[in-house]
Amino acid sequence: MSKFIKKIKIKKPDDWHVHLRDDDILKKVIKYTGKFYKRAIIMPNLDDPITNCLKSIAYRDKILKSMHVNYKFQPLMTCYLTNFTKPKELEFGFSKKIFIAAKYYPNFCTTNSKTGIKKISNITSVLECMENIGMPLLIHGEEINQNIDIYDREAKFIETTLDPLRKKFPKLKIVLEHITTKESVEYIKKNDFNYLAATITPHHLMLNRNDMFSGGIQPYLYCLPILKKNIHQKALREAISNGDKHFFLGSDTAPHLHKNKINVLGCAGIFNAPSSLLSYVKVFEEMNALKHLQSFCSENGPKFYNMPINKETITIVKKPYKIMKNIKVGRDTIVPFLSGETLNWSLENKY
Ligand code: OTD
Ligand code: ZN
Ligand code: ZN
Repeated sequence: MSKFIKKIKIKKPDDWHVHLRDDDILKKVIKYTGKFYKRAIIMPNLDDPITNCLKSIAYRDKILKSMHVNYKFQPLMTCYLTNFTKPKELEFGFSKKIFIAAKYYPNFCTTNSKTGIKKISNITSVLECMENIGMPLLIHGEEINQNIDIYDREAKFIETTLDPLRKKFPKLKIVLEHITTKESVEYIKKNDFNYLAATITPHHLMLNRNDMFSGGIQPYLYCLPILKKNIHQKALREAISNGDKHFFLGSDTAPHLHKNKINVLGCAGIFNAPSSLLSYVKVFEEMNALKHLQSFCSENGPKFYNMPINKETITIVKKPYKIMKNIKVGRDTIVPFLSGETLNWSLENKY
């Protein structure tokens, strides 16, 4: 049926998980998120992480000033939790909408997480406060331990950290970010979607770990959590295909300069902002589930965050769309996900 669909009109989507970085990179990447999305949750893991209200206000201003196209884009800011975060700072920031949510990075789980949380019990008073005020906790869900296989870290996290956390704080609103496994899909579905939801990235929907090693090692497909086996990819694709309210769009676009990707210690992260929305469309089409595209892209996220669904709409048409090879940043470049490839769907011209 869906192969005959040539045009789709949906409420303008939001991206509930975005890394925009700072300075030169921010200036180059921001317009891609603004083009496709009305609002975005901005991740706080800068080199100097966003750990308090003042830093958040300054970063938000910088983001808005970097946007040179009039997209009416709204950045939704988050606070990077550390072992020293004060509940009062969060409470104040949340009441003034300086922060929409707070982000929990386990120590050394991803880029700029060396000041992340060592033990979740270090932030008990913060979590109590967040539960009381209804502030969402966004989690990078991996148990970081050299003795745990990198492919098992997400499932282990559910068992050892997330499930006990849910039991201790049943009314804490939690988003398990960028889920990658069938264990996560199953766990999320069992819980009330007002209190536990998950974002899913386009790359974890489109790829599995074979792709990372196909024809040689593919540094541009290295991200965290790492791509998993095809059975997990399949579970994610099925999870989004029936309009389940627990799941919504979070691209996890994470730009890095070429010199830092192609390095003896290459950085983790996939810059997918130029293609993320159209990649999701491709997956929904393949799953014969285009009728659920709008709930995933534009409804489930705002419902979870208690925000209005966007009034504006966008129209996506069946027309080839070529992803650029790279974006210049000073003397370096950033190479996007699907660099140089052509997708079947584009935004209608007027955008
Ligand atoms: N994963 N890279 C980054 C973040 C994400 O865990 C994530 O949210 C990054 O570079 O900030 C990545 O691979
Ligand atoms: Zn993460
Ligand atoms: Zn991320």
